[in-house]
Amino acid sequence: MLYPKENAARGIIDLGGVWNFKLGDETDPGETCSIGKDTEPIAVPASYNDQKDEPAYRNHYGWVYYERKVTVPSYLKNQRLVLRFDAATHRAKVYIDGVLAAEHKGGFLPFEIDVTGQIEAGVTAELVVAVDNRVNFSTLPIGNEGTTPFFGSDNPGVPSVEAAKVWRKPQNLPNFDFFNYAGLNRPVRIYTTPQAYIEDITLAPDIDGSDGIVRYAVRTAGAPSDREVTVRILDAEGAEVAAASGAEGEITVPDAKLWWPWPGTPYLYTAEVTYGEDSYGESFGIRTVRVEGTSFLINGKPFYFKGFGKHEDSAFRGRGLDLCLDVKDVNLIHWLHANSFRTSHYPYAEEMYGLCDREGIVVIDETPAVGIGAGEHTDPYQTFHIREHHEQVLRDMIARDKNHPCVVMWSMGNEPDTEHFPESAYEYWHSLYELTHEIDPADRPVTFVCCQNNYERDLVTRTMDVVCFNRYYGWYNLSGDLDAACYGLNMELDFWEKQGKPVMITEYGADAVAGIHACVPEMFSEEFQVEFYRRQNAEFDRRSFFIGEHAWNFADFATIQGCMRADGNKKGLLTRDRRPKMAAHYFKDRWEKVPNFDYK
Ligand code: E8X
Repeated sequence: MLYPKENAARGIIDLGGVWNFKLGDETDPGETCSIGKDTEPIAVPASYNDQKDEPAYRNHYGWVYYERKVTVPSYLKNQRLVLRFDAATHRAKVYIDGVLAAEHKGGFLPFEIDVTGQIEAGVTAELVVAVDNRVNFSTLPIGNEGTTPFFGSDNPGVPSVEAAKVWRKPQNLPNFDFFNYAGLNRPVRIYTTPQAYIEDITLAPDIDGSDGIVRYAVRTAGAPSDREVTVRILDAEGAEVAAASGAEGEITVPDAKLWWPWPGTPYLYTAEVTYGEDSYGESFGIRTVRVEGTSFLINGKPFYFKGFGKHEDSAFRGRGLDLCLDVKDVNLIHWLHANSFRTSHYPYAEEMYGLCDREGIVVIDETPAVGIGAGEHTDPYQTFHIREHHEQVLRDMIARDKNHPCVVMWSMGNEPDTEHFPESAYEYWHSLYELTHEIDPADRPVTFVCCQNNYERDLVTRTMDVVCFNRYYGWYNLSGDLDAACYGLNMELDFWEKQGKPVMITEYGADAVAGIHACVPEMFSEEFQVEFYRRQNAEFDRRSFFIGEHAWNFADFATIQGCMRADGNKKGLLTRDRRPKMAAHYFKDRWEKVPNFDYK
């Protein structure tokens, strides 16, 4: 799916701004919808939860309604008009002049509606978007149904939903550790194309000696055109370095400049595609990614991941797109001498991948499949109705992100239950693993992230291309005892060594409340957070198969209320407003000395 771009053939009408807003309830808005007069102002794009300090906003449960008028200029009357939502979290119903035009499930990937003829150029239309924030056993991320929330819960499996409905007012019970921010979190636009248009472009790069080999495919649609597809490859200065015609083929780029992670040069080319009156320039990089033995190779060299899990999370906007914060975060990633992050726990806004392409930051791209577990008595793979939606999310994520050189691996999900029903888990995840390899035209490595579990009972993690595990020895277990923590960690590393796979830790960390200090490091102090990492990194450094360290988390972030959350999750290396804790300085110093390649 192409990101909206303006050029000689295409235009954009940005629908961001202050819309009219109204809170709804659980009642489905149905086939027709209008929201009447008594509305309130709301900013788009942004989550609605923190835009007004009221429990009804913060803890809303069910539908909300956004409304604005839309007028497409008359001079666009011969163009194709497409209404695109970059994300509506978690489910949307779109109404044009009161009539249902489309609906979409999933809160972190784009969807679009061809509104040519439904919205007439020169005529003002009413746009209403109903957005549902509920999470449950059939959404990704997963919400508990009728039981206690994630942390501190004694969650007796899946209690009767009826009983819970009697004694508890309906509310979201996220089975995940981030605040359930919702709404029109990313841009809403109308973009225009000619009637005969380029629907999608796929670019799969390879390297042959000093040349780049780019396999390409261009999907066209709409009115017929007698002019065939042309593809020109432009270098960073805009000069043509190669060209081809036809809807698909292979283009050789002589003496190609490769895409390298920062501080190497992340060189970007543009594939300038034309078809009929349409044209589109798709940025891409020439680089290869491959797992070989226990190494993760980028351009044939063994890469070491230095970075973190992040969140899209900030004050006021919630999970809403904040380009200023994204630019600041990318600069902080450079400041830390980090080279990568995981999009925990959902695909991020497209703008962030574009930034990472140009800044040479490596990305593990993750779906919103988090919270797949319901305790030791309930097989989530038999109880949750998510498989079809999970597959659609994988398809949509890869369709959106497939051309980004920064994306080097797909994570199918985070911390599912893989120990209580190991065979059921294997059946679920292995079929998705095979599908993901099949969908990705560049066939990148595929993984998922396993939780602090019984790794000997877990049959899935060891079958991934890269073993990605989250561990909190010394925090959630063996709390405060870093000697015992290192002992337990080494027991587990001995196990993984036998699997013959590259292994990286995708989460480890300790809550540290900025400003709490202790000469003798104790939990929640900044000194303990540093000591936690210093001790465990020393153990990782002794293991040749160990290919990466992602701290949890880049920055403090908002979560649901819980007895272990003091104003959110404090495991950030930085505070929520991006001030460095001691651990940030520790990693900055460490990572400046750890090279991107050949570290082990
Ligand atoms: C944590 C992290 C959470 O923020 C992240 O979204 C997923 C969690 C640790 C799970 N992983 O709690 O800070 C470890 C559970 C062990 C019982």
